[in-house]
Amino acid sequence: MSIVKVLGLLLLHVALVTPGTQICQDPDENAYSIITCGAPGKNGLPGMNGTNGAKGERGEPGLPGPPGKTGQTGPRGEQGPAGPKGEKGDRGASGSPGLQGVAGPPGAKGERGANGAPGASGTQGVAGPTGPKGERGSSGPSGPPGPKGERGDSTATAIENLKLQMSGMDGRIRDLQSNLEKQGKALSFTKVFARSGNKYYIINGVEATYSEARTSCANGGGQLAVPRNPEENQVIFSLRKQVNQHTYMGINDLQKEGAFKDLSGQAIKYFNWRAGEPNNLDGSEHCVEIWHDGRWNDESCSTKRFFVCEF
Ligand code: MAN
Ligand code: CA
Ligand code: CA
Repeated sequence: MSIVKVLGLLLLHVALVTPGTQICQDPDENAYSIITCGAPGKNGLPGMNGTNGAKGERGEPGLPGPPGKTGQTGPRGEQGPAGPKGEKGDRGASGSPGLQGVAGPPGAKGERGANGAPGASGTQGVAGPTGPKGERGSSGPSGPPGPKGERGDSTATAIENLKLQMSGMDGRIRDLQSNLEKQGKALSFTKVFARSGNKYYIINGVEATYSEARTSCANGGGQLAVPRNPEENQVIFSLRKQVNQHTYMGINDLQKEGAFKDLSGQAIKYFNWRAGEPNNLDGSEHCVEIWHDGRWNDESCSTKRFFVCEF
């Protein structure tokens, strides 16, 4: 019942209710009417059961029941997380030796070794050129006086003795002359031989490099020939004509290009070059040969040629 309705009822009760009247509620709840109430009726029969009340609030949880029966074994669970690291185990026994490793990179270059032992002596070199004749030395001091001589012959006897000595010398000179003539004949019999004044020239028909030729002449007691003037060149040329090959002479510019010298190192003053020579072909011609026209050419010293010696 609302507050308005309650107030209404109170007002009505105060103003209108007199003894014998009661305010009764109309069965229609919305209307109140003042009616004269009769004598109280007898109690009615108990009413019918009302409808179920609203559901009460949930009670406190009951006590836990007894444990159920052991269920069937469930499916295998997933692998759990790794356990904590175990304690370090005891040291194991030594393993068997490993395989041989691959070769390492080459090491750094070692230090220079000590000098080797001296080598064996080389072979003897070829003989050098004959040196120039030395100057005459000064005369030595006088020797001590000799022992006293025997008593001399008379003048006549001395002359006789001299005649005897001279006739002995005559015989020896004749022998020498005869031997020289024989040698001259024997030499001229070799064909490639010529004489100019006191000089004898020979081509022995052996082919050699310049160095070998030089040694060969020296070993024979002579030297590679050098024509000092047109006459000597003519004599050497007469020999050259007898052999069909250019022939070495004792002239070269081995020491200094273009400076032609004889074997004793003296500068050459007489020349008889061919036209266009010396041309030092390929920069390597330093030895001089005489050609078929009697003129000269510079040639490589390693070429094998005949050679002319002078004695
Ligand atoms: C050859 C060599 C040279 C020379 C020429 C001349 O090449 O003997 O030394 O100068 O002939 O034609
Ligand atoms: Ca030269
Ligand atoms: Ca030449």
